[in-house]
Amino acid sequence: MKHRGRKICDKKKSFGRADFPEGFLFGTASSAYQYEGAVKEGSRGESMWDTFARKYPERNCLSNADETVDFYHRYKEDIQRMKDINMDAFRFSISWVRILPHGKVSKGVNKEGIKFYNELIDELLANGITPLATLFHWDTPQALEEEYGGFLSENIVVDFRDFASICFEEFGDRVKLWLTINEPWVYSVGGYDAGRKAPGRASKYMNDAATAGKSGHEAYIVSHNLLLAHAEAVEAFRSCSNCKDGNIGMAHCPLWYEPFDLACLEDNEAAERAMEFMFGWHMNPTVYGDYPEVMKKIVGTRLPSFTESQSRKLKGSFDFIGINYYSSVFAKNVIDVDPDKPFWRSDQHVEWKKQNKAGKAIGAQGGVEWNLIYPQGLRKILNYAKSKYGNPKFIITENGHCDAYEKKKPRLSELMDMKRTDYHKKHINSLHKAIYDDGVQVGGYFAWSLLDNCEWNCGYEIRYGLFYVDYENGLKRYPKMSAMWFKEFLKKRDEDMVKKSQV
Ligand code: PSG
Repeated sequence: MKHRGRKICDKKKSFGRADFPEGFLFGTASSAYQYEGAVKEGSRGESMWDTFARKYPERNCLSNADETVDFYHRYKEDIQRMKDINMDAFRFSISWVRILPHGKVSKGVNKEGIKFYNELIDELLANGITPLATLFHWDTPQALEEEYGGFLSENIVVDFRDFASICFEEFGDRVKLWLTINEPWVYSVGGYDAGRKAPGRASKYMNDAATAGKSGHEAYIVSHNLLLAHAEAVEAFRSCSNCKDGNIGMAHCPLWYEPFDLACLEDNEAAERAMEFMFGWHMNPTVYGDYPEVMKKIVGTRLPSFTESQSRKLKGSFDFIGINYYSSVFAKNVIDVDPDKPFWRSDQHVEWKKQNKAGKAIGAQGGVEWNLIYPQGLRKILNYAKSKYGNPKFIITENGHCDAYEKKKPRLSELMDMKRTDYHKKHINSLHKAIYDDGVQVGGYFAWSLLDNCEWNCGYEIRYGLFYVDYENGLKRYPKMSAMWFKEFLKKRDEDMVKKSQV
């Protein structure tokens, strides 16, 4: 990667894409379930999220993604929006049940699904937009949930590999950037420990609405199988003749942890432990072939172990690391936890604090409870991972801001999204420092998200888009101020030069 070595100085008037390395990709991110809609079209099968949203509306903000923002039918016009704001790239996910409606190859491959993604990819490329495809953004085939419990069973590894292989063979000639799994932490802790996300499993002491599950146990099993599935997919990728010049990775979503009391050894250790449980859990196996020592020690027999050949497959199973960054928090050491009621966070002996011991907030409150705005955290995570995992290449695969929910907030105030604009600006600044001051290798930055969309169990109450979607009036899209900011920021330097010479 060529660094042109520019630094931002106060006197400089405009900060823009030319301040980033040659070939650096700026894009927006999305996922199939959150964007596509058209769940009954194109011979698509049913995913676990469809089932969860229908079965438990009260656990899902009374909403579902049956239509959502209708990207399935409107992708062409949305690609024009990306182009209009000068984006280079687009991250989307491939719905497993559009390709394999019953989850497995033996039950049939769906040509219509392949056709849809072929057309999407071709349209992106025809408009000069680089595609980045995620294989798994949480939408497990419902048939596999029913057959063997989805990711609770190691059976899924073979079915996932088959699904991945089809995608590589069909799309690998044109898609050169791939993610296997999006945020294994959210999938397993959200779905199997807190039980707020599909399939909504947890112990009663964690979530009263959950009807089945075992917190402190199942999330470790699910993550184990996600890791095995990842390793198999990467092996398939590396043997796919279409994919030789492509790159693959997994997307992690670490929070950055600062010690609650900087002067106290226990809180420093708590912050380090929290990083291992949140990031190292899924990262360490892909670099060193095993879970972090501290997790093995604390979780003990509840943490599955890798065989030698699994460990060998996992080691080095990425070309780049995807980082989805949103938030940071203070970590406070917790001495006593209830051994009879284990869960992921109590295993760490860590409590999350918005303020440190001196009462200072880590950052401004974002639009949702867990989101505290701390742009420096992005730079710190990159430096942490650079030194801990051997200076790998990174792509920021998500970073974004949502507005606090207000019923019937007028559209105009949503469009004047100063906070979102400021959020992206500051995180891009922090990223710039990581690249140029600290020498971290980063190849791209993807804003979450192009459009407002279905925010999982929070439905449509939470908006992350650079474009506003009017859910009450035919899903019409409107650019927010943040979209306009990106448009200006991403203007090509050459065009600037041409303009200048015309003056
Ligand atoms: C990401 C990070 C955290 C929680 C949830 C997410 N965190 O740091 O505590 S979910 C992630 C996801 C995407 C969502 C988006 C916004 O990949 O599908 O819509 O972020 O929540």
